[in-house]
Amino acid sequence: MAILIQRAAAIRPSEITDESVYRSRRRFLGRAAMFAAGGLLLDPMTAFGAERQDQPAAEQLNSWDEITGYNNFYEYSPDKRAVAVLAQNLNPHPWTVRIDGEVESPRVIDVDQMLRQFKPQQRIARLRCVEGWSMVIPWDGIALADILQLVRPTSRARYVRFVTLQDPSRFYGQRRATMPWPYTEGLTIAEAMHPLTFMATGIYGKPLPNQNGAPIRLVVPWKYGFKSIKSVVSIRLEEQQPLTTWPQVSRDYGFYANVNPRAPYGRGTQSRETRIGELRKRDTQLFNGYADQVAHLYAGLDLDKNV
Ligand SMILES: Nc1nc2c(c(=O)[nH]1)N[C@H]1C(S)=C(S)[C@@H](COP(=O)(O)O)O[C@H]1N2
Ligand SMILES: [Mo]
Repeated sequence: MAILIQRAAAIRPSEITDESVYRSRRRFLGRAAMFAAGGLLLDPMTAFGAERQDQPAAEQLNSWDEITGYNNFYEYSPDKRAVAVLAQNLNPHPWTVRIDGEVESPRVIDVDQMLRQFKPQQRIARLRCVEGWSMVIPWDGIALADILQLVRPTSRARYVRFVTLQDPSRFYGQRRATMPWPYTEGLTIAEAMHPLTFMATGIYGKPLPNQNGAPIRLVVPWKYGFKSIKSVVSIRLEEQQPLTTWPQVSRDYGFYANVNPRAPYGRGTQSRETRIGELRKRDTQLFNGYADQVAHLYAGLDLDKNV
């Protein structure tokens, strides 16, 4: 066993979690090799069942190529495999984010400067797109709450509005009115302050690739992926719920967009999903598996109506 764990760990020491050791061992060595190399004399099925029982909550990470080669970024193209190449023109330095609205000290933050002030931390999170696919991504990021503390929200701040850069000279897709530009998203203040909510600035310890929303994008792991708005230039605290992009595109989208396998959403049923890299579908989990951490935010709210 020790040999195998070392082998798996050698693949990417800092980036794997307990279960990924177990899973990558399966993936890279295969079941037979696993028992041969481990010198186990157990019946494979028994040993397997035992391992499954104490399976930790963490999951195998998606690869760099998966995460950076299959992207939704409508400012470039609706073709997920074309985005990576098209986005090479983004040029995300220098880049500033204005944080204003219902705050005591509005600020314009230079992202490169901010990265020196706050050291981003690795945050592994599931991303579940309404199209029915998901990934597990090792982001580097900064808690949104830490950033918002800089500007001191007033007691009137009940929502946060996020806006992507508007620049048709760089975002070719914005030359056509396929969507209401600029892409806009929103959270309640409680959602924005939740410790799981963060601004991503990297993946696998490298700067955020353009196609993933360079240089800074929101990540809200328990909501459908479209809430995790890319290439943000404005964060505004407001009294009223902002009118966001997707509910304007179709009535099948709502403001909350919490992952919910019971409620059809967007294109239809959301009960199952395909993890990129896997063949068999998985059951989608309520709040994308983060219910124990976020369900309290929605106490008293009918999740099947407030979608
Ligand atoms: N500005 C902007 N942000 C966006 C999108 C977009 O088209 N434009 N697509 C969203 C959707 S639908 C998903 S699933 C995720 C995909 O993020 P990824 O490409 O980093 O996996 O980004 C979200 N953020
Ligand atoms: Mo998505």
